[in-house]
Amino acid sequence: MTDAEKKALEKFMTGLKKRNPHEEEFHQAVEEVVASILPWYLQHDDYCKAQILERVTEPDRIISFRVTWETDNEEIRANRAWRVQFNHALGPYKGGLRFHPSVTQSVLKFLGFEQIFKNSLTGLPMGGAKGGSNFNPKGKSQSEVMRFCQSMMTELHRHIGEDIDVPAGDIGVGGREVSYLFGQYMRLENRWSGVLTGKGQSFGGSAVRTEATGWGAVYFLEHMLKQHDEELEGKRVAISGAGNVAFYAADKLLEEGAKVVTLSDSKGFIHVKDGLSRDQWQELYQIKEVQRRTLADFQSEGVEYHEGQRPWGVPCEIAMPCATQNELDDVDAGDLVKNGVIAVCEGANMPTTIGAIRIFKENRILHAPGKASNAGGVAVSGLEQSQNALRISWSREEVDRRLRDIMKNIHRRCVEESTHNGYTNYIDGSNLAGFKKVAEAMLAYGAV
Ligand code: NDP
Ligand code: 2IT
Repeated sequence: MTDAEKKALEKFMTGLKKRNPHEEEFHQAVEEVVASILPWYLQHDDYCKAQILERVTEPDRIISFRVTWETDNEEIRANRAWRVQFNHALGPYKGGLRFHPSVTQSVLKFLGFEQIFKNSLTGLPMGGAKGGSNFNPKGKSQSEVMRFCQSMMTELHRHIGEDIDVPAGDIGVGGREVSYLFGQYMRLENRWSGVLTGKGQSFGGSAVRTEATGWGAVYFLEHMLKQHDEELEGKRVAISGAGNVAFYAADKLLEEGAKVVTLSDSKGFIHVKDGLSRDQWQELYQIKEVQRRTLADFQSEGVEYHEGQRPWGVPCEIAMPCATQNELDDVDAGDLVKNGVIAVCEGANMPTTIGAIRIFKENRILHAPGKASNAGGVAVSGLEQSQNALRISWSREEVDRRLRDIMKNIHRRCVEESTHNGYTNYIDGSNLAGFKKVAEAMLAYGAV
């Protein structure tokens, strides 16, 4: 960046922070994108005059509401919920719903903002959105979760629709929650439509949607390694998280002959020096995804449990953060580099801090940002929308083939946009490739 570009970035960020006080996660996500695209943007007078950057960082609207529900003990609870409809230049709003006590408007704005460019990268017609609630599903009974979902949809239903806004899952929202939300939507609207994705396959869900984010991230990783004359087989991979994305990343890594040496949850991490076996994967999946317990409950030969710690101090060639935002900081990045990491492939959204990104870049580590490498999930959601619209369902093989193609194309676009001296900067590449399409559409629409 030249001095003039640095100044322009600082000026823009000062204004954005003033307009959006106390929204650190949102500031962070915007700064990362603007830092990548600014040199290109400033050379385009038409975009500057049309104030594309100012407009794309302002959500179209945010719906904020209360969700009241009753516990099994007949106590009343009230949670906060939001839907951030960020930008629909490329298609109906699209993005997940998150249920977690850490959810705030800032978190959903950062996620909705990232989603605009991720969805653009998939090549499918989808705008960017995100929603959720500070509801904590942990320790709640099945009926409590159902009542919460029904109450949430009672407000949300008037703001969404298959051609308006199509939510899906994210942290704390999986098949069970999507089903409850979908059931309530149908009850209120008295019609079937593909208004949510991630549905069960017997009622309009797509094959491979459950696996798509984790599998897609591994497909991206394979392209990234191949592009830089490396291969996945035999590599040790440290994964964080033990949820949907982490499990299906691990699943595909096992299939491809890599060694999965860690998984983590909010309580600690497990270290499997010789790599997880398929049987251990199955057992862990039961504990975490079916019984909703903790990794501490998993005991097996050759497995160490580290309470209250993150997995980044473990020797590995590849790191895949698949839990949550800012879960890998500059100290973790330093440890990974010291231990010989060659690639970081994000399954989660914005899991690395700005400081960690800098360290990876300085050390020429291959680093795929979530908006590129975890786009497989929303891509298969997009394919679910297409299948619902056509009233057909494609086979597993067909959806997997399309997913592979989409991940390959996203990788190719990143390489085309930002490769210098044999090193691809995937952060700049994905931001440029994602942003350019949205900007072109917004310019074409005029002052709207
Ligand atoms: P899940 O709820 O299935 O799993 C999340 C996992 O991360 C759990 O193991 C959870 O621990 C852990 N975790 C969550 N929050 C924290 C935290 N604050 N500190 C430590 N650990 C935490 O979510 P997903 O797997 O669906 O999502 C994981 C990430 O991937 C998120 O960043 C999400 O936005 C992103 N993503 C998800 C997509 C999808 O299709 N599901 C698509 C693209 C991105 P515990 O088990 O203890 O709760
Ligand atoms: O962050 C994400 O891309 C998701 N949680 C998936 C969104 C979707 O609409 O499938």
